Amino acid sequence: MAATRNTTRTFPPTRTTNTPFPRRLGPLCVAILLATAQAARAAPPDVTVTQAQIRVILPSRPAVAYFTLSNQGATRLVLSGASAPDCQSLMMHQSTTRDGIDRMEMVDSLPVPPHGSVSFSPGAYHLMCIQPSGALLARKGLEPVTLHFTDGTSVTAPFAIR
Ligand SMILES: [Cu+2]
Repeated sequence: MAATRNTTRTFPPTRTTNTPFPRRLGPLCVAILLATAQAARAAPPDVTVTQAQIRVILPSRPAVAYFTLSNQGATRLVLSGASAPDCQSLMMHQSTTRDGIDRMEMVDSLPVPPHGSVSFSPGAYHLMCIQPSGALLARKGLEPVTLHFTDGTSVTAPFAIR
C-alpha cells in the first residue's frame, strides 16, 4: 500500500520538474525584451552638447557641471536627469534668488524645444555632482556625463574637468 502511494507520489514531482522550463524561459524572455528595449533606446536623440565642463571647487564640496544642450531635431525633448561614473548622483538644480537669499531647487524635468537649446550656467541651471569620487577630484581630463530624456533616450558627452 505504502509502496503504491509512493509511486503515485513520484508522478506529480516529475510533472513539476517540467515547470522549471517555462519558469526559466520567462526571465529569459524578459531579459531579451529588456535588451531589445535598451537597444531601441540606445539610438541617441538629435542633440549636441557644447561648453561641457565639470568644476571641482573643493574636495569636500559637490562638483558643479555646466553645458549647453541644443536640440537639432523636430521633436520636443524633455531632460529628466543626468548621471556620471564619478558622481554618486548628478542632480539637476536651478539657482534662484528669493528675498535676497540664494537658493537651489531640484529640477525634475526640463523641456528642450525643437531647434532650441537650454543652457546650464552659473547662477541658473546646473548639474550638481554629489559625492564626487576621489578619481574625479584627482584627475584632469574628461568625465563622461550621460543626459537622460523622458522618452528613454540618452546621450553621453565628455565634460572637461576643471
Ligand atoms: Cu546645486
